[in-house]
Amino acid sequence: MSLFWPCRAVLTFSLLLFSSASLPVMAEQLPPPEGDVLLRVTGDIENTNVGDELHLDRKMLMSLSTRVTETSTPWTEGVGRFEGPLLRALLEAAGIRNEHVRIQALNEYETEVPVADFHEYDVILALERDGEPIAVRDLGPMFVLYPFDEHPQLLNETIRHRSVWHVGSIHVP
Ligand SMILES: Nc1nc2c(c(=O)[nH]1)N[C@H]1C(S)=C(S)[C@@H](COP(=O)(O)O)O[C@H]1N2
Ligand SMILES: [Mo]
Repeated sequence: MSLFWPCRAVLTFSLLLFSSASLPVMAEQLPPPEGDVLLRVTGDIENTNVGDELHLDRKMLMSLSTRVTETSTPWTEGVGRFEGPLLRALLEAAGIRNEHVRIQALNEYETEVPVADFHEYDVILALERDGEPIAVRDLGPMFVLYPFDEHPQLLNETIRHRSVWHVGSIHVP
């Protein structure tokens, strides 16, 4: 009789574990965008909201985990206060498995970037400079920004290639 309760407790506990483990895992489902689509994430992604793609407007992008990076860049005047979602947060929202992504500009420039960069550094998709949207003629509507002033070693040719301006989509191979 003294063994009965502990055994029952163990049985109940394992049943609980079993039933919660067998619940379907609900992906963080993002609703379709209401505003203009700024970014399309395509390819091998788990979380979609328009067909098999993830489309995001400005509000959705800025509601992800964002960061302010104060830095100079080889392409902009002075030190800017840039803000936008962390690339790692964005790719996590899309649900990716791949270790590389192709970042594509509106002007057909595109390049492959290792996802490891986004864990090693706080790389953002800069949407604002000094609180204002970035115009297409100034690298906008979004550009990939590495924190150059915090990590001067990032000022090299490889990272400059990965600093895509006029970003329109990210493809996950
Ligand atoms: N949209 C867009 N982004 C781009 C490029 C481009 O041609 N279009 N060139 C890339 C490359 S190869 C480099 S080296 C830098 C350009 O820097 P630079 O013109 O100051 O050398 O931006 C990168 N981002
Ligand atoms: Mo380049």
